Amino acid sequence: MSEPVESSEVKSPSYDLSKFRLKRILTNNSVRKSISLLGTFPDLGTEDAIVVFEKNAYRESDVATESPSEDSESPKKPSYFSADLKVDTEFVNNIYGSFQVVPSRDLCGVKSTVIYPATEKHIEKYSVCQKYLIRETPDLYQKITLPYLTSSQFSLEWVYNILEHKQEKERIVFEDKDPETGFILLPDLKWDGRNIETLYLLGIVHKHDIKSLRDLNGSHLDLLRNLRQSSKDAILKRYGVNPNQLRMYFHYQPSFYHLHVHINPVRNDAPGIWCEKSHMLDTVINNLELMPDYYQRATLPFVLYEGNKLLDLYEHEQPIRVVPVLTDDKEQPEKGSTDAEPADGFSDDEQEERQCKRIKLATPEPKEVEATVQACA
Ligand code: M7G
Repeated sequence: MSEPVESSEVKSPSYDLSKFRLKRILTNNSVRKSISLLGTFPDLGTEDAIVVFEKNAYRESDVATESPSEDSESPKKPSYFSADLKVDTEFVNNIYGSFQVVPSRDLCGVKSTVIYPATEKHIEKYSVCQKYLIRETPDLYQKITLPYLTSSQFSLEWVYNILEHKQEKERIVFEDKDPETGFILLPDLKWDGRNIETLYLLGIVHKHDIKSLRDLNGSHLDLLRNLRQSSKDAILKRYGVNPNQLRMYFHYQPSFYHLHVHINPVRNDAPGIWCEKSHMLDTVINNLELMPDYYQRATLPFVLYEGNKLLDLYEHEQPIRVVPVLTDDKEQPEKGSTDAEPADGFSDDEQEERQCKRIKLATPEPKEVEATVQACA
């Protein structure tokens, strides 16, 4: 491992965020209150930039109210309920009131992530919409996924910068330097670093030859057990979070092919915790204890999204986007049939109309795609 060079750490970006110029909106998620934008920094050139804005979650301490008896000498913490709160009344009706409020500056922060210069692959990732499930057998992994990820994957430069203490050194929460079983624990890019409710840490292993879950075998059990126990201990010490309230998992497929574990509190629905993408660390350890080559033998499902070239490669192997036409009479009751409601729930529709809706659901028209892009993340 190279010696840390403290002075080389980049502390300020080359761009001025306020000079970002929008080309188009990639996603707008009203549930997560986040928006991903594609644009440029014209004063720096024509290279693409991605800017993600996400409204911060509420911190419980920010809604605390001061009791009149409290020491007026002690420094004031920012709170929504203070003279700084600007209130515009929308309407008051009987016992109900509706307002637009603007709290003090300290509470209005928006978490912003910038990727500059952004590659085509980043644009794909942030434009996610139509998704498909792939059942990856070990053969398909060797034949399709592995060659693809070897030739086309996101740069791991940021991971090596962390492991070599070149960047984010001050953010490290815990490090075990053992080259076989060691790792670095630090806040994920997605965490605002303020709110324990939304705590999100990453455990990045020092070992360089484990791309993903697929590569794990019985010889990695010591590493995985250490990752589990030492992370829990460090998080309890630093953040006071009960180890039994932590969710620890791997993504399959990950975006970055250097083994890392995601850690966040079970009571927070962190992005990317869906069952089709996440594999709990506890389950992974248990599978390897039962069968050391489990992940070399298992069929692993994963999600691919429209725009990802791997999807086209799988499409050559097996139909993925095309919806099979059902021919079984039971599945498509004839006009006037008294059959029970079909599984798709289009009970009152004519057969043709039903089929048409099925196709529409599976193959959105360009305009619909645009509309859905706005609605999903
Ligand atoms: P993943 O499972 O490979 O991909 O996780 P995902 O983005 O589909 O979840 C990689 C994790 O690394 C994500 O949770 C990212 O937010 C996080 N991450 C990505 N970058 C580029 C950085 C970074 O530069 N620093 C830190 N601390 N985290 C990052």
